This record gives sequence, structure tokens and C-alpha cells, in this order.
Amino acid sequence: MAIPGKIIPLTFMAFSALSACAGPPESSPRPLARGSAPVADPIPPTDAATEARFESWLAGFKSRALANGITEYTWNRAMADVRYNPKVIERDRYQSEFTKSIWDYLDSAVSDERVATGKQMLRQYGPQLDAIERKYGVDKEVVVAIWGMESRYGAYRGKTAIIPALATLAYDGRRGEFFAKQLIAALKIIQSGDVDARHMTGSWAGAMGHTQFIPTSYLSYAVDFTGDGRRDIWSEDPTDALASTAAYLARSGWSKGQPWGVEVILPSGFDYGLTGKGTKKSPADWAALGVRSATGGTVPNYGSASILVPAGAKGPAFMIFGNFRAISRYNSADSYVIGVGHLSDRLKGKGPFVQDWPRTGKPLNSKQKVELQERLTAAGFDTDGTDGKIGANTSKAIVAFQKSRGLPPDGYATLELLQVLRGS
Ligand SMILES: [Ca+2]
Repeated sequence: MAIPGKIIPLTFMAFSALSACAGPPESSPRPLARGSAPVADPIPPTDAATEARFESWLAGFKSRALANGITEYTWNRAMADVRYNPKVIERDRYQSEFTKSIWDYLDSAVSDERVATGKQMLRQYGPQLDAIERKYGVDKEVVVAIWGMESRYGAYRGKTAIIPALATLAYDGRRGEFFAKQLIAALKIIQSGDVDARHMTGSWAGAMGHTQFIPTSYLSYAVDFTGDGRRDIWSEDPTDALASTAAYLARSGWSKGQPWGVEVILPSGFDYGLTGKGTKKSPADWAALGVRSATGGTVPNYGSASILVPAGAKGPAFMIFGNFRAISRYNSADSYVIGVGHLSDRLKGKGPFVQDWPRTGKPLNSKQKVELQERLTAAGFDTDGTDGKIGANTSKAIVAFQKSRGLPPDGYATLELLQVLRGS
């Protein structure tokens, strides 16, 4: 879930790797958490020198933990078996280079199988989901869609021990301070008694349980919906995790009855400079510009909206509303939000998108994005920095460049566009 800088396919990678692992035999004494929470996978060995440096860093980190309210008792229990986990660093390095096109991403995120399983889950957990929807005012299909996206409805919650993983990432990761904060938060969770270290499991970057909460989000939003005194997002029963997700969306400004977005058809000659989250208009104002619902007719007035063309002029267009932003608090990648939104629509019985994706070309990797920004800026189309992320400033620069070349000005970064720039 919401990890700054995270790119979309994290969950899939983490889970596909995890799914191959079998858990260790049950041999420890009865845990604090209820029995069905998975026990963590063993940590692979690392060299003695790294382990020694890690141990010494950890000894220093202890004073920070204690200064943040962690007791000696909690520290000793949680850190008893902590070792450096080389696997999480491997994953962290690999992830930063990983890119996937939005259509490939959505094909797996909203596969027929995932839609079918989601509908089955809506039936299986019907009473709990209805109660959660009543309490938090968040559509149950959206909550179930996040569950499907994050852990394939609980099937891949992750069996990496969270404390060693976070400690390793805090010590050795690209975003040490972020993970240091997560580690403190994880220790607070253990101190609260909701789970013990042995059963605090998740994926390699610290996302835990059915809906993959990172520790700080857990502390802010997790709820005990079952009323057993424990906010249990790790065990087989998904109720607390689903309610926690609904609570998260409610606090992120969810508006009941408003869609995340609606697929729309843009008129020919549409000004692509109006696309992107920076421009907001009422559906009526968009209709006046010729924007129509893809399924026919005009879009009802759900509130102020932006137009998004995630794959440029050749792909589907969406009119997005405030709830798009609420979902993006969970994971800020547009592809993720569209995946959750579309999966939830499919769970409500709606059909696939009307327009198809271009399905040609590979997405730019981060190096190519930086090169694109450098070349645009050098050509006089300032991207306001070269961070390798295609944000509003880069899109604007692309639009200006496209217009200068008589290309369709959709602001979409492609290899084709980079090649035009290389040739200029
Ligand atoms: Ca509970």
C-alpha cells in the first residue's frame, strides 16, 4: 500500500516470489496472536561482516526506539531473533528498475479470475461487508477490490518477518529514514499486544496482512471490527483488515455514491492540455466541451472532475472524481487507482472498458524518463527538473513539444517520443 516512491507492480512481485515458499514447521510456544496468523519464513544467511555491522547499527537504533516510547521489554522480545535479511535488499534494488505498461498491469489486476473470486468473496463475507459499509460509508466493492489487488483476497499476505525486514531496510535501504519510522511503528504495534513479532508477517517492504497496511497506517487506521480486543489484520479472518481499509478510505475523504471515475469519449480536436489532475470542471462544463460517457449519454453531476488519459490519445479516457484521490491515498500510482476502481465496477456487475489500450510500445524505464526530461529541457521545453517521474510539469513540456512538432498533444511519454527528441 502507500509507500512513497513505490511503483505499481510491487505486490505482484512480492507475492509471486512468496507464493513459492512453504512455512517452517510450528515449533515455538503458543503465540500471543490468534493461531491462524502465518508464521514468518526463515531469514536466509548473510556474511558475518554484514551481520556484525547490522548488529552494531541495531544497538544504536535501540536508544531511538526507547526515546519513542518502546520499552526495554518490548525491544528485547521483538529483537530476539532479528538478523539482516539480504533478500529484502535484493527486492528493493530490483523493484526500482521494474516497469510495466498500464494495459499489462490491468490485464492481471482486473483479470476474469480476480473478478470471479471477488464476487465469491462478496457473497462469502456478505454480512461483515454490509456492516462495514454501513459503518464507514465506503462501497463494499471498493474495499473488496483493494483486498483483491493487495493480497489476492488474502491468498498472498506475505510471510516475511516484518521486524527484521524493516530493520534491514532502515539500515541498508535506499529510503532508510522512511523504514526507520516504520520500524518504530511496528514496535509500537507489538507493544500494543495486537500481534507478536513471530506472527507479524507481510511482504518484504513492510506491508502487512490482507490489505497490506504499512505499520504507520496500521497505527492510524486499523480497527478491531470483530470486537475481540485485537486489531488483527494477519489472521485468516479478513474482517478487521477490510474494516481498517474502509476506515482508511473514509478518513481519506471518501464520498458515498460517487464513482472513482467514469470512462469517457473525448471529441476529435479535444485540447489535451486540459487533461491531468490540475484541471477541474463540473461534468456539465466537460459535456459542453464535447466529453461524453463511453457507455452513452452525459456523465451525471458527481462533483468537480478531471480528465485522465493514462496511455495518451490512443487509449481510454476517464473523468475522475474526488474518490480517485481517496483511493490514491492507499497507493498513489494512477494505474493502481484505476485498477481498484475498475475492479470494483466489475464487482458491481459493470462491463470492461469500451475503448481498448494501444497495446504497442514498452513503457519508459526510469533512465529513459530522465533522458526524456533532459532532452525536453535542452530543447527549450522545461520539465522543471529531471527526477525520472512524469508529473504535471513534464506532461506540460511534452504537450508544448508535441504542438511544436504537429504531433497529437496528449502529453504522453513514449519511446517513440524519446526517439523524436533524440533525432532533433
Ligand atoms: Ca479483532
